[in-house]
Amino acid sequence: MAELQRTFIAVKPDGVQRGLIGEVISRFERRGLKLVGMKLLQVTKEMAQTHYGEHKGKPFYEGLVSYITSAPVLAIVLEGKDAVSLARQVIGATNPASAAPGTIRGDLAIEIGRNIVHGSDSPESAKREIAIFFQDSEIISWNRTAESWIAE
Ligand code: IDP
Ligand code: MG
Repeated sequence: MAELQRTFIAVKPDGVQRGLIGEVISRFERRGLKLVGMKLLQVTKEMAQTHYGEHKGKPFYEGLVSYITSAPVLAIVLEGKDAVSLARQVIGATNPASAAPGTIRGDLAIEIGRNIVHGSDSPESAKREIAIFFQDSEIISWNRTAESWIAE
């Protein structure tokens, strides 16, 4: 039985700079995931270090922190049945060079260091990441009238 989940998505600075915000949101929206939180923000170094804590010490870590803090990011919370893995599927493989066509990274990017979008990798990561970017009051529970046309 599919579990109702929330997942954290970010349109990274390259996606914002390239004017791909609408394109990215539209792909999740059309898939059937429900938008429950969204804001444009400048990520601080502290937020970036917390968010990417699991990668500390890796060769790309410093570059990753400076990339994610280099321009605004669009932070998004999506909700739906199995939202975490569904969103990862819409996003595609980490390295756009091997991401499947039809995915965001496979259609819109070519390099791992400029892969446009972030998506949580587990429900636990989602909870942790949502808490870095959003107050509880910024997440909106709302009743989507089209729901029964999207999920049984
Ligand atoms: P994910 O974003 O698909 O979950 P992770 O392995 O969690 O991938 O890596 C986080 C982010 O770090 C990637 O999306 C990418 O922006 C960056 N990254 C990962 N590996 C590399 C690398 O080898 N070179 C440059 N950047 C990398
Ligand atoms: Mg990850």
